[in-house]
Amino acid sequence: MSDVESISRFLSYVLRHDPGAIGLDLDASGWARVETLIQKARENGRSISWELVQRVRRDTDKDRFSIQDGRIRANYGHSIDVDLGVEPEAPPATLYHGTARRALSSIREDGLRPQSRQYVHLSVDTERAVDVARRHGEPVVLEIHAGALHADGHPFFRTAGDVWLTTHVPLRGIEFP
Ligand code: HQG
Repeated sequence: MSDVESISRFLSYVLRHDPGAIGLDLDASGWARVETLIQKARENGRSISWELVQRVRRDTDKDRFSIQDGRIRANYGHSIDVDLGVEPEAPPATLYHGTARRALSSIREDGLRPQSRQYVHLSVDTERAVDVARRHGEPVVLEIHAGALHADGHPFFRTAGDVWLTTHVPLRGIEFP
């Protein structure tokens, strides 16, 4: 694994799931000072630098993090309770969700649930959804009637990346293959 990939994973873990693992505090919106993060990481045996953090922003395929005014936060993927402070937005008519074939029977009963994360994550195209799905097993892509759900009052949030978030996708919003 490259340095950039390894730091990206480390930052994802700390900023999405467990800042306490290195004694870091996030504010209510999920931000941490980059200097503090670097210092806490070093105290925990992880040597990172501003330069590496910038390279993670620049050189990875996804917009996983925002850096602003000397602070950093994860754009999506949280399991800890953070208030991203983003307003709901009208999504594209169709979004996509990549999942594993073995999850289908449960999804057919209950729709899509956030599981361990704060939100259900949706992709803007099938290629990206297949990449998401492959992490879990045999990939299946579900078409999500995002526009229709939004018209029914379902909230959708666009992250800094091309990832959309929502709280739950009921069965009527899912087109199964
Ligand atoms: C499934 C990565 C059974 C759901 C990705 C998924 C994404 C159900 C799994 C981001 C279910 C949760 C998030 C139900 C949902 N019954 N299974 N009712 N409802 N599921 O990892 O969307 O590379 O928490 O289909 O690319 O896979 O880390 O969510 O398979 O953007 O930046 O439960 O994380 O981004 O899995 O991935 P996850 P996800 P990064």
